Amino acid sequence: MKLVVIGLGQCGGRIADEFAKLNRRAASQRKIEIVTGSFAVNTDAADLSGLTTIRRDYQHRILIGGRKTGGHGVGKINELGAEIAKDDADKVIDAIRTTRRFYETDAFLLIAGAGGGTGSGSLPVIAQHLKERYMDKPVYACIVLPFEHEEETEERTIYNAATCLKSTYSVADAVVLIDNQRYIRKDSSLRNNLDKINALIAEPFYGLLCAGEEKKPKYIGAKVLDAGDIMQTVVGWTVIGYGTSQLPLLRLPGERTRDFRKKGTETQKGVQAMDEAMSELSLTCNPADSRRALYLISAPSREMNVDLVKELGDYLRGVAPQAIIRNGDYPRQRGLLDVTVILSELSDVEKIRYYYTKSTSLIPAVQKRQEETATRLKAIEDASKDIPSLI
Ligand SMILES: Nc1nc2c(ncn2[C@@H]2O[C@H](COP(=O)(O)OP(=O)(O)OP(=O)(O)O)[C@@H](O)[C@H]2O)c(=O)[nH]1
Ligand SMILES: [Mg+2]
Repeated sequence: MKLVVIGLGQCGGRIADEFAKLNRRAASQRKIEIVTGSFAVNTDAADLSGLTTIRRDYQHRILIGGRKTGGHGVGKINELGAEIAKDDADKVIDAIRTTRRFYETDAFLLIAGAGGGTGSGSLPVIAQHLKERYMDKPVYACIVLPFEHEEETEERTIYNAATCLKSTYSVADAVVLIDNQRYIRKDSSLRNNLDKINALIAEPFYGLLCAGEEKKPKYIGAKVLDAGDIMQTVVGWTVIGYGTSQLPLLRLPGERTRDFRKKGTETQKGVQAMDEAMSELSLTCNPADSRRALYLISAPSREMNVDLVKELGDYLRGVAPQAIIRNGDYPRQRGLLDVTVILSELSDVEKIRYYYTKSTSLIPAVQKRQEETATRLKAIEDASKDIPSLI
């Protein structure tokens, strides 16, 4: 599958930069292309220049709202982010149109942090423009949810997340949810290492995008998971999980491939990777709520067998009984078996309900504060009414 990837705001831009790296890796290791164009859009010029892999020209690192923000961001006001994106949408769309081999692109992937201002506000606006302009290409959003400490210390974070999620869900074909907090729960040393978290966020997409683009027969699985399968699966609220199992690199001399005991071990390794993928989903959710799902197994071809594929299928059916399940095998990895899982069309997501409920109860307080500010400003203005003006 080939994507045009557009990162909005700081968080989005940096993760889009990771996708640009994945594409380089696919080109050098596998001679295939998975990202036809990667772009970063921001109101903050410094954030754009901090990226490493997205092309440096103004058509790939796109500064919006220059006049309104002076190139310094929108300070978490996502209404302003949305406003600026509406004014500058044509600039973004025109740049995306310059993508080489744009016609080969299967879908758009837009990425942003929900808690900030620029990305949170502009993602739904740009998604809507892309949907209107390119009816034949799905528009997917990947939304990064804030850390717990941000939610606790800043109410605006929750409000931004709620408005971003609601607006994006109404225009995008699917919303992939990524919870920042999940990554530090797993490894607290990551708290101050956003680069590492970004790499972990992007990694599961590597095999998923590569699998359908392989041209060499020896890397093509018994059941290829291609762009069509992914597009059929990814709809509405979506989460992604990824797990790996190490395999012995060398087979002992004389060891037989068809040994039934060996086969049992392979299946066990597969289940272990699947367990990890399910317990490390990008956001905590109940798998039973998903209506569409897929899994991809990548391993050296000699480690792959029908039992393994079937076992993992049974596993997923057990936890997501109402889902239509698609699957694929990808004979590529060396010394590693990995499993990628997508659970999609989720009928309930607790965290999102939390953002919506919490924001609704915040609205009166936010309005009251705005009114108080307006009253105070009015009082100053009134006090100045007899002072002559210089302009
Ligand atoms: N995973 C990850 N999260 C990030 C990164 N940078 C920021 N965030 C998260 O994204 C949210 C803030 O969004 P930003 O992307 O910084 O904000 P912005 O879109 O640039 O908007 P403004 O700076 O307010 O104009 C917070 O919840 C951060 O924790 C990053 O590189 N990786
Ligand atoms: Mg910013």
